[in-house]
Amino acid sequence: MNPKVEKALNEQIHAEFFSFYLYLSVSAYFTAIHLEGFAHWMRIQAQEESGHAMKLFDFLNERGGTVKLLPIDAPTREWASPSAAVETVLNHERAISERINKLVDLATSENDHATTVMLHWYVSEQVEEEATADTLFHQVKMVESNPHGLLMIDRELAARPAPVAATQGE
Ligand code: OFO
Repeated sequence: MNPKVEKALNEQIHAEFFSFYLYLSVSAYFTAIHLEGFAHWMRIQAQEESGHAMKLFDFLNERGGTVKLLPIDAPTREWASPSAAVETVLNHERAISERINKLVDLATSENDHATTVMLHWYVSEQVEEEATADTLFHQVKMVESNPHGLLMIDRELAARPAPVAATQGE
């Protein structure tokens, strides 16, 4: 496998596992402030992130690349408000989208068509993840001074179903 692409895919596996850690940390924060619906939603998202990492892990193996797992830093643990926690997630998703776009550029310039095609799934996924985080952030901002509104969002988020299978990353 092309060594530059292999290295970049390993770095993306690392970024997706960091996403897993970050969402788990946000989930723990929401549990601590008794917003269980938010905590549930973030925990399901963490599962999706682990699915995103594993999809790349499997692809690297399939293409004869070598998976090299890297150390994961501790994520932020505390936020000043629910909207601050959701804003962290939104900014993180924006940064992940930038990473994915750079990965596509690299795979394309290295003529690695299989990787380019595989990454298209991540490009679409990021559109969805950014839009979801953006909507949630703005809704939470709108109701932050109104506990009733926050509890209504919490109830809605509690209904998020679990992903069908962690490795599918859907
Ligand atoms: Fe893996 O999509 Fe969010 O970070």
